[in-house]
Amino acid sequence: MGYDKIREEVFCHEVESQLTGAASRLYGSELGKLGDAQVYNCVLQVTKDLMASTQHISGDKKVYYISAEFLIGKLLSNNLINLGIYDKVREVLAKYGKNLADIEECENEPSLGNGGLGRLAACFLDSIATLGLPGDGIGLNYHFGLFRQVFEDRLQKARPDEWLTERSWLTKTDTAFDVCFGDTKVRSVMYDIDVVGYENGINKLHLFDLETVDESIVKKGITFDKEDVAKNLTLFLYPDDSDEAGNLLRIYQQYFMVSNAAQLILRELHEKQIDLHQMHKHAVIQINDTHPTMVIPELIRILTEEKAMSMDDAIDAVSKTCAYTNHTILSEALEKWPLEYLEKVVPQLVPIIKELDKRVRKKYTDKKVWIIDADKRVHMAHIDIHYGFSVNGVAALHTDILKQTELNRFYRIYPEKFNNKTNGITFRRWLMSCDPELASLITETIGDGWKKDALKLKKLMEFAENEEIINKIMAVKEVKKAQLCDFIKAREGVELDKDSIFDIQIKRMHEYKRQQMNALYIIHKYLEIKAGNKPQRPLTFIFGAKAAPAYVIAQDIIHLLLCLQEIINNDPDVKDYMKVVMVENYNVTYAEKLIPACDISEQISLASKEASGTGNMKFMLNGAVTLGTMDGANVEIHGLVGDDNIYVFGKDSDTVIDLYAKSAYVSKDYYKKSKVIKEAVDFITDKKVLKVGHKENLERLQKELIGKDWFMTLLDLEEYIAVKDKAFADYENRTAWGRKMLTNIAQAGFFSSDRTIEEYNRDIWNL
Ligand code: 26Q
Repeated sequence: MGYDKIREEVFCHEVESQLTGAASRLYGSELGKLGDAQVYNCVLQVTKDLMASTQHISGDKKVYYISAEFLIGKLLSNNLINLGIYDKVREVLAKYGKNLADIEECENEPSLGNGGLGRLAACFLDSIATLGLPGDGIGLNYHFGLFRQVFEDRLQKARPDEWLTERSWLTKTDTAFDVCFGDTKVRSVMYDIDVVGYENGINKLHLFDLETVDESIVKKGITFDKEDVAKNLTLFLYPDDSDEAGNLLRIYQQYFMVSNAAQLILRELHEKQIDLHQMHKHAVIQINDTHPTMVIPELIRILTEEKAMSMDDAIDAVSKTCAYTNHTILSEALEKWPLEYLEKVVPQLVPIIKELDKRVRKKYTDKKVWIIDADKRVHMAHIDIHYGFSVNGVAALHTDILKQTELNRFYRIYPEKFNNKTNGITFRRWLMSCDPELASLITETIGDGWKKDALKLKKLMEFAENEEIINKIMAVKEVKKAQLCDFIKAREGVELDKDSIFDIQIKRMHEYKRQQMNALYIIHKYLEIKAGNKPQRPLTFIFGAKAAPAYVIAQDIIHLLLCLQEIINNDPDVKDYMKVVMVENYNVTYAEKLIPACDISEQISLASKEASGTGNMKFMLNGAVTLGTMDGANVEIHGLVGDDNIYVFGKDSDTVIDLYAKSAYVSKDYYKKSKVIKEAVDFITDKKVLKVGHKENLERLQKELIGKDWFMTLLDLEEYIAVKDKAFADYENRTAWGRKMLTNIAQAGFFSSDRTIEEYNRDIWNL
């Protein structure tokens, strides 16, 4: 489409003159005399200019991916790779005494997402452009992102994450819209980030901002006046939703996002002179979880009120245009807004939502599928399912659970709407960019066809008995582990043993993900070492996780991990055998350093609770072996690599769903029955821990585990310990372990987001 090899070659010749030109234009100086941050700005400018002159992807039909989160990470190295000029830029910079890796460090990471859902949206934009499909992202430009995590007194503190700088990938456009709320009217500004496909053209990420946003209203930490909408709307991502003001602000944000999206989409359709009755032939809107759901009533409102369409026709047109992706079965994350909140924030949508509900009630007597429930709460997912044409889950098991359990009532009404799209990740960022050493080795071994057709990684299986290749794969891992040791020493001040086994759990802090189970293993191991049972090889446990500021138990788990870090790393009997480190402010950039260095990937959610996971795929692709439950995409990983190349444990999803249904899990029974469990749980409030930690947090966590344990940690703990010990023992058979690594890499091709997007396009978008 937009990609032109000859143009790339011409540009490669020009890279040097472009960069020196930028240095003189921006700083009136020579490239070699500039500091790294200035050189970064020069490379940024040259890259942006090149993208601006790259062909835009166009076509008769376009997908709009609306998402409250786009966790895009740093963009420089990815854009250079996708433009095909990474090596050239590195060479030129080297000639001027500059190291591209140092230059990359100067970029701030935009923290425009919480975790999986936001990162998925970013991977999808990369793949949509790479496949040459017309598709733009639409989201919000949060000035302080999620929050920056700092540890003080072994507790998480939240600070504004200032990522916006004078020069960045954002380009201000002259697009601006009015957005009307019940009590006020604001004006938006649209910023664009170019999304360049791998050896392909350009799509856009449109991020809407508030014209009147005011950063100065942020006070201590991340507190601010939640009621001053005209100033605060785009300051933070999902501010605290523990109180009414926070929830209202969330609705203001969501409507701001979808009102802008609807105006932009209708404007583009108008420019193409499309009859809006036929909009579904030219536009498809993918609704990323329920956060953008209000785009459905908003479009219907505009079509009926401003475009003179009948209600029947408007509902028909919009329903054929919108498709919904579900990312969770956790009931607390399924949005249900009190009608009264909507009446305050978006009164113009309320009659539409009532009309949509009325039509559902007319057709179906089952109250559980109605949009507005008896408590006058609006079930956002129900709007998507009734008034969209596609509902998809994000991994095979997750979609099955939606069909059979959570959304079964809807599945029985609309079986044809339900489909699975197992998540994927972009191999440009999660292999080529974060582990160039491994990418080169793969290319040396099987050629570079895998870069455009990820399934070609399977060719590596032909080398499963080749010790030379296996040793090379293990040698790359050593290199990445040594690099990570240097990085963690510099960032966290913790010295790690590069020859130890690296066991890593990085993801949002949540009870269902069970970081607390990993912590109990660590306590168990610590007690074992104290008793004289030393591991064959030192063990390193690494965590990275942010907890929602209002999620008390999640904060307590962070506190426990930081206390364990302090105790274990300073205990002379233990520190040479194990180390623990919880890294501060885990984000995409940190993930890119951690994942290539991992030996064992912790994917230990309570079966049925993790919709998919995507970190699990990144680790596998980088040669880590999964230790996990049969949950989310772990099930598909297991199917691909086979029993010998993954460590699975724990009760399966059917058993867990049954335990919930019968309220049959009693954590105290497990605590009383097992000596190992009791010792580990008791240690949480041992005097050693209380000496470095806070009694209140530690006692609360312990009480929760014994008295409630809603996510059934103790249920799987003994099996977890046994299987984890087995994995550590197996690690000693180095060649056999190297073969497991190779198999994981070889089978990871299925998890390319290029495959996922091809499926979205084939089954849902039809671009
Ligand atoms: C909802 C209501 C009120 C406040 C916040 C929210 C909220 C915010 C963020 C609900 C959900 C999210 C994010 C969810 C998420 O990241 N889900 C993950 O999506 C990944 C991509 O599909 C999956 O791989 C993960 O399994 C899933 O947890």
